[in-house]
Amino acid sequence: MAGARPLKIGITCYPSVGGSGIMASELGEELAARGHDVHFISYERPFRVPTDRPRLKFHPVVINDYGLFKYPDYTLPLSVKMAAVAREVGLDVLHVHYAVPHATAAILARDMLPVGQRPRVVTTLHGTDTTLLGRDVGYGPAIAHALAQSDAVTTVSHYLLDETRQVLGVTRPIDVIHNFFEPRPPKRSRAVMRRELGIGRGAMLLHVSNLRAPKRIDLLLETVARIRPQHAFKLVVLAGASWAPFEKEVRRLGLEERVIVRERVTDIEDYLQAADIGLFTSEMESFCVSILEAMNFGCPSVAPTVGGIPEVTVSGRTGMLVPFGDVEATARAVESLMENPARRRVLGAAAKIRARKLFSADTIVPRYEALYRRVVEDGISRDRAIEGNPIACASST
Ligand code: GMT
Repeated sequence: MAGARPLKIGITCYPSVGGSGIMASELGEELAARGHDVHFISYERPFRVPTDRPRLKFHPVVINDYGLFKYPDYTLPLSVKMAAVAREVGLDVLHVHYAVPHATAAILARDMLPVGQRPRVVTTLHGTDTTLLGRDVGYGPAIAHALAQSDAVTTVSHYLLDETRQVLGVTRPIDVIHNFFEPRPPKRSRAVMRRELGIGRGAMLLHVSNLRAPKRIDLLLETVARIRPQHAFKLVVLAGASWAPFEKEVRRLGLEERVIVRERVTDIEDYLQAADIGLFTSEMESFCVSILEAMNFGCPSVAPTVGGIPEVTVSGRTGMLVPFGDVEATARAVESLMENPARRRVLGAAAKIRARKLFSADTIVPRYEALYRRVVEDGISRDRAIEGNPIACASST
């Protein structure tokens, strides 16, 4: 931080298993380690946020399930909590991950506070907040408004930047700041993990996801079913949600001996270091943190050419990209890597170099810090202008 004063940063995200919540948690941890005070504001403590770190605090939002409401409201209590934390600790920045409803709540919180106490609002778009909800007539205009009113907006890929411009008609400046991953040392060895999973001499394919609809688990299983039986392999699924809805399909395809599922795993590095090939069949990914996680352990992935995935991994150099939905091509790509361990190692080594060079905490976190300092500086000059010119106050945020 070299001389610059530490910042007080509020972070709001979905605390459950999901890429945006994981990224927000990792960012908070990294910022605290760099000397900033970080305040998480959400309905639950994000599951990856450690409880024992100085400068990392969690502020729960309490929801009042008022009898009149058919649908309990989260946005208003969240905005009130954001404003209260901002007032109490003097937040410089409120960084919200996933626009709905966090960006709207942050704008409201900022507007509730007097000039001089207002945190600067940074909104990071992660994916379906643009690609799905942005297209929903019940959400789109509110998202566009919250983006226009934010002090800064970021997207996790160039793909998502283009989508945001196109879907929401947003013309304001947007910074692309890619996701990052900083692996922790595994607790168990590769050999122990492979023995425990019963991998033997075969290949370990790894799929990590929250199993939501865009992940297309149907295509994942169909791909595995098309891998020819002479190949010895297992597919290990690290599931961020219940696997029960997919068991029937596993049985229908006769994959009971091939598929191993672990739900709600926290020691993800243990599995990443044991894997040979990542396998993904999503119909949409603005980034795909799971591919990056595997790259960090020298594990190349086979994945579809959709969304921001080609920004993360380069086909033929750090992994293999195939047309979306082409289960035959996907299965053949997996087979080609299973049959050629030397090529797998070359791709994996290049994947690790790319991950460390472009998507490490040391590359990405300073970009957020610079953005925070920029909006804080801009905001101070704006507040001074408003204080010196009360008429401007009426039309200013
Ligand atoms: O946008 C979503 O669907 C949810 C979000 C999440 O919380 O898992 O996923 C998105 O954000 C991740 C982190 O930035 C990205 O790695 C995922 O690609 C992205 N998902 C989609 O775009 C479908």
